[in-house]
Amino acid sequence: MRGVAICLVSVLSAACGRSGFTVTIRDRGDALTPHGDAEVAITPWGERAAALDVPACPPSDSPPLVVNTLETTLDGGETLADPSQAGATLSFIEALWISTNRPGIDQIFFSPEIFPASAPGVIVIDLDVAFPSINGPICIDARDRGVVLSWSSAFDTACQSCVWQAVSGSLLVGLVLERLPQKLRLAGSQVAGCVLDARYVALEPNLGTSDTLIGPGNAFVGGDIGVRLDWAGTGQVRIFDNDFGVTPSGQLGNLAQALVLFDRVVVEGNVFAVTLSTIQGVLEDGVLVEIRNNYFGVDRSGRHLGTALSGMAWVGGGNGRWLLGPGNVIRGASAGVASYGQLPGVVTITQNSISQCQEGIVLSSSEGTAQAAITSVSSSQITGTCPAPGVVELFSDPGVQGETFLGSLTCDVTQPWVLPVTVPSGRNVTATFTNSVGRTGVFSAPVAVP
Ligand SMILES: [Ca+2]
Repeated sequence: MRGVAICLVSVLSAACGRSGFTVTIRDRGDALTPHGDAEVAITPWGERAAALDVPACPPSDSPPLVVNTLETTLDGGETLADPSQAGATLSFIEALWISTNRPGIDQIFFSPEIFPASAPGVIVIDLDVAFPSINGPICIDARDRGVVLSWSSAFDTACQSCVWQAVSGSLLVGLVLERLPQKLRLAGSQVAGCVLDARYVALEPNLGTSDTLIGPGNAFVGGDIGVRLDWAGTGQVRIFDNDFGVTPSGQLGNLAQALVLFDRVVVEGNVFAVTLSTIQGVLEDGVLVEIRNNYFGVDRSGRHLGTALSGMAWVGGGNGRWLLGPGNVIRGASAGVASYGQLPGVVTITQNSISQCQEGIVLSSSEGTAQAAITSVSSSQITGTCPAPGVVELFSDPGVQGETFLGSLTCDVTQPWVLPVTVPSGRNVTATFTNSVGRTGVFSAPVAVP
């Protein structure tokens, strides 16, 4: 049951109108989503979306389409090309078809009377709704509105035609997508400030010729996978400033995996709290994935979220390169970074904050795992040796991992390295070693600061 229905029978509660709407993320009873049902509050989502740094809809040669009904009628049929043919009210479905059937980009907005941010309007999408196969750009803007697209529970299996596409130049912002039954395909488009409760995969960037931006401010709260990236196309793909498996207010959803990656992408500024594995993928030769300044198992204020089974985990067949760092904060995972990949892929782990995990770094391959050794720690410097030419990074930690990055040095096997640094007494110092190929090993044995 949706929270809005609860509110309708609780109209005497003044607070209900403000707390408004919740999405119920159903536990499917499998191993992927073990949290039980999760009630995720999303109001006032439209106001939050309006505060994000997201561009306005691109200009259009046609007047804006303003949806002013919760119905999903299609007056005028699938050739509908003008609002005058759509009857007394303009449904969301009619707006999509008009956009498809007339040239140029269209702007779709929502009436504030039907879709106030404080009490979102719910459009229930049932089996009789036909989505157009959209070939041109479209802007769907629900900022400062409350717009929930709720796919009927009648969709028990993934459906190829019950979600529209967002092709090059498109922008989607401020929508709540509940029980999304099929991945929303993005090509050279932006999705920002949306709530995504998917059954399987929420978003799939695919073959964009211009940049694809996922963020800022999306919350992926349910499903098997948040973003699956098969082909980046010729544009840049950025996944930034989103929340995976958790809302911005810290409510846990029920998302199994955040990212499954097969092509180049930059991932930064996101919060991850998922139930299975956070990031995985296989990278072809020459493909670089950059993952930096994210939060794993912890929110942006440092509060532990306590659910991430893995900080970062991936399978790394192929010859591609993972650059993990700088600036990722990883807490409370079974493994801060876990690589199950096969050589010759390269995993570089640099300048992160990994602490309070069951294990810090776990690597499946023995190559690249040679460790630097810390030979002495004083109040003013750390000295040690490297097993080969490369880079040593030093950390301090309350345990045996690397909470605080202290500094790095290039090093060689022939002579000791010395890092002048002051570390508080009682902390431990650890090191990682990255070889000349770029592979980073596990944390060295810790040495206590006297
Ligand atoms: Ca109509």
